[in-house]
Amino acid sequence: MNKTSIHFPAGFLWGTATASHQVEGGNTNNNWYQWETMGGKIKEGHTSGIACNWWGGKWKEDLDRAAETGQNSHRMSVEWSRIQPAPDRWDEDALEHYRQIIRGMLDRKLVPMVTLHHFTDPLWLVEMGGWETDAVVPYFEAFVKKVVEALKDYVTLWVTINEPNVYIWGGYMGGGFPPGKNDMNLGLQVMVNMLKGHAAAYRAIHAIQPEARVGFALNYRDLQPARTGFPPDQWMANLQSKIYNNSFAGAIKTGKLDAVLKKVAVPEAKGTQDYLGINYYTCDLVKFDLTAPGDLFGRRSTPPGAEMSETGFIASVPEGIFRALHWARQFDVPLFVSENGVEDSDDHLRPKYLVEHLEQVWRAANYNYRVEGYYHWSLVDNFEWERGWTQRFGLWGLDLNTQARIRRPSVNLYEAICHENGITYEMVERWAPGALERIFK
Ligand code: IFM
Repeated sequence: MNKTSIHFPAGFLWGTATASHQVEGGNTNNNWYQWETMGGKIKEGHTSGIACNWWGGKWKEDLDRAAETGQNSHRMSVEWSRIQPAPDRWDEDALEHYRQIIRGMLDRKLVPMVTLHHFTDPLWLVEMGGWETDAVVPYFEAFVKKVVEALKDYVTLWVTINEPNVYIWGGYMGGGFPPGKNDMNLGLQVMVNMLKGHAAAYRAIHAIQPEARVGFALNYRDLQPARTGFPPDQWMANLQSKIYNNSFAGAIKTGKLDAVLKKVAVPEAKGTQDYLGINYYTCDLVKFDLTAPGDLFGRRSTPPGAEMSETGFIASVPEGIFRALHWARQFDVPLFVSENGVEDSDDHLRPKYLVEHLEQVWRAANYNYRVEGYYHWSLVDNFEWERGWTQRFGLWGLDLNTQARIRRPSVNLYEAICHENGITYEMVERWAPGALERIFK
């Protein structure tokens, strides 16, 4: 076996990603709190509760952990419902709180990447129709301006909207997110409004901060035909990928939303990205099936033989992240892996998943795909939306009763990778021997 090592480009950003509602705790003024407390919506009746208690100050020790283990960046989000608790009111204390967290990152030499919308909406916005009407656009723009004015001395790397496709699939196509509707047409209208909101945010940020780098984070699902050489499976995989992966990103490239069932001109969105964030987790096989009209005649299943995560949520298919980055080249902008990770409470799979996916990111970098950083999801176990606390994505585990953090073995591996800016044979041999064959054959 080849006892060598692989290295990433100089200046590569190594971090972890979190989101406000998932780690802060005590967010009671947004749609997710309402959803959690409605009953029957979250696995095992879980609620976000105090989450990882970042709002109570635990962010300090978690960011210490990130910095002490060699990370040089962190992706976090700000909570709209805290900063703007009512349409006519800003909470300056909340903004000051975020300023402290972000100054805390800079003190720890962590480059901040800040997400402005990560699934949660203030309740007052929901009462006005949320993202279903374009009345949201000026509200989102005003919120973005307020945040950027407050944080512009510290942050230049902005994510406008996290995973618009997941927000829409989750909330409007039966995916277990609020508002729990099943209305594809309305979902596509939400997509149009999110494109408009993103475009307005992009311009507002650049007007305040010309040097800013602004993009959005896409959830890329690797959709492959179930039977190679059988064209109907390939067509269905392409169709699903076109709607799920391409629609939002394509509209930002061309100014035209083409979601097959809906084609709308959104000219203001054209060219509004300085980079693209790719959140990649898993792969599905797609099989042509006339009995699956709800799935656009493409039934999805997990690839046989792929290692599955603890609750079956993620199939480990490392080539999928390479295919995602390959696909993303068409946008001709720098790329970040803005999320990647696996739910694994006893850490039996994470080390292998981590190195095998990173090897594919390295492969993409070697083809000169413009990948500038990698953010592992997540720093510490946090509230996993409709799956509650049943899935554990953290490098550190969380004991919800005591708020204690439990260092998983993967931390040692990720620490070594961040320090080395690469992966060595010895690291894999020590922490993920199951991946040796594949990486250093
Ligand atoms: O926890 C989520 C995150 O909020 C968005 N991307 C996927 C993660 C894992 O499910």
